[in-house]
Amino acid sequence: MLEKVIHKYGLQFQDFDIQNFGSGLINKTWKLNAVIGEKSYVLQQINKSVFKSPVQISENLNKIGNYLAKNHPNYLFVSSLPSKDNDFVIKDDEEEYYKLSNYINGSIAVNTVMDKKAAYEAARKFAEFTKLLVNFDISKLNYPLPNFHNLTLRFIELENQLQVADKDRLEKALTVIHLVYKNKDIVDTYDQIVTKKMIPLRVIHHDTKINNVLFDDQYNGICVIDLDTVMPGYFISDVGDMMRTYLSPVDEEEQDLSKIEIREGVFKAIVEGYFKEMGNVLSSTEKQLFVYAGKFLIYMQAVRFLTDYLNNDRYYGAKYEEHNLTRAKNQITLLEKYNDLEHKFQSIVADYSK
Ligand code: ADP
Ligand code: GN1
Ligand code: MG
Repeated sequence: MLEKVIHKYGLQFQDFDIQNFGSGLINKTWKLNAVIGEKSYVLQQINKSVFKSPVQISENLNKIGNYLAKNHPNYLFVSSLPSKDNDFVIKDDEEEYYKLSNYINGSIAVNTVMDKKAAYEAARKFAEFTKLLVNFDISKLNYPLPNFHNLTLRFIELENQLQVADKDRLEKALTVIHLVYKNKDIVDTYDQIVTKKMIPLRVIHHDTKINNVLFDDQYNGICVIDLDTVMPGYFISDVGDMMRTYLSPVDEEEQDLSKIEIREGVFKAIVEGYFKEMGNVLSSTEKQLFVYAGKFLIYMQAVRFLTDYLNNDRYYGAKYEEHNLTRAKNQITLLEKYNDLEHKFQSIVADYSK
């Protein structure tokens, strides 16, 4: 199957050793290791039940890529490569969609934040991306995933699911459901932010996990990758996902909830790294909402995992019976631990905002 796809890019199947790559929950990724020559590639099959119109992704990336090439020619932007027919997203005989990019030689990707430097560098690289696009006209961009981080809607989806979910799953989820309702003020704040237009829309990455930044061997950030969800949004999405995925030494898959921890040093590194690039761009309201960003995104991910558990794991899939319930418990635990430090974090951000 991949042979035909590779051929559409004018490449020869036998020139590569093909390897499964990445740990994403949505798309499939392969590395095409060069057997002959030095040029390796990354090939991705786009999950079309999630991305209803994959071509919208490449339209966005081409516009952004052209803008960056013109205005910031030294910036390393990992763009999609054109096929022989000059398509940036191609379709195989089974109507599956693919895109290809250059493999960045010598780069390292990590799945967990081991030290502050990685957190600082990742935050800086995501902030740099938004900063360089501050004058880019966002009305030109598609929304490949409409309402992706619309927390109001995510909460409504949960409420709808509560009406129709299987009794057994509902019962098992009762404690988490209770904690989600206990923290519902997070949704109310989001409603206010949107209805009162408190903060601007910017070009936002929307998936700032640590393995979406490539590092050199000294852990300096090289570039950001996994750009499918780049679209207009609020900075709380990017900063929030950093808090969600960098602060704790264990990730959303951890079943032993006692291992979930918030590392204050990593929090400072995120603030420092993000402010390094965006400190002069963020409005004072955005700075005041910096700590809220973590609550917003951690809460939304708990709601999404819980909703999926109640919907029989249709979106994320499950490797074991209560997988998405465990993930939801993990995220709500992370949220409660984050909430405990809210005031302290607020004063840290205030110090950086001076
Ligand atoms: P997903 O997270 O959806 O699986 P990514 O685009 O993040 O897909 O790619 C998966 C992994 O592949 C990344 O975490 C990184 O390790 C590696 N990777 C992706 N693109 C590149 C690239 N251009 N150069 C080097 N490594 C890459
Ligand atoms: C999905 O594909 P991946 O793993 O990068 C999801 C994110 C979630 C994440 C949770 C399109 O990202 O929003 O935060 O899982 N992406 C989509 O691990 O739904
Ligand atoms: Mg990724």
